[in-house]
Amino acid sequence: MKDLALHMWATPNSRRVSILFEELGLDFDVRPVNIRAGQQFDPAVLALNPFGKVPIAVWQDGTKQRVLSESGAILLHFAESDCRFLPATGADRDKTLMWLMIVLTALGPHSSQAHHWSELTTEPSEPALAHHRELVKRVYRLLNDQLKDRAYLAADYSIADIAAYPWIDLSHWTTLDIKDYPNLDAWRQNISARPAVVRGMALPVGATLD
Ligand SMILES: N[C@@H](CCC(=O)N[C@@H](CS)C(=O)NCC(=O)O)C(=O)O
Repeated sequence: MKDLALHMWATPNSRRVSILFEELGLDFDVRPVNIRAGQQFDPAVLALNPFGKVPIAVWQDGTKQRVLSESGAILLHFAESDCRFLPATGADRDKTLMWLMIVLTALGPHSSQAHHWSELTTEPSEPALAHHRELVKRVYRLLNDQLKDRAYLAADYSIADIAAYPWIDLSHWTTLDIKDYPNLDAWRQNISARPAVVRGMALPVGATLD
């Protein structure tokens, strides 16, 4: 058993963290939590995160066990611990945090809602889908404009890019065509070629969202 474990499934919020762990070269165990099978409500998972959501990171800090949920909190903790993928001070840090917050609070939730109304719901509603698709469009336009003459969302490759990538990789969930956002699509292709991203996106091995 390793000192660091990631409770996760094949979901975009989980894969933000598996990508970061791979980028940092951390040695970690993957603990699959199949959310389609309701395993997020197993008592052992609820004991770690009463919200019943993944990802959850569990690690050993000396003699103490530490537990953290919420993908954004986990990304911040581990990026800061290693002083990587988040500038320590200054305007570059401010901008990285700003883009991270946009991704955490708008890109992820709006994409998730669009996915609900495009695929998951048993009570389809065209107005609800249209509403959430418009919210995603607004974020996609913003990201596409930001990436007009730069390779990454903030100063350098950072936890803002890492947090955004798994959701952009699943752009079809929103029913939007990523090709309509050429700078965002080019960024997606660039990030997708990173070996750590390939490894992080393949976890948990064999897991699917079907
Ligand atoms: N704000 C949370 C959201 C986590 C979240 O919604 N996780 C989903 C998978 S992407 C989940 O666990 N869903 C199961 C459920 O809500 O029951 C984060 O960023 O970690």
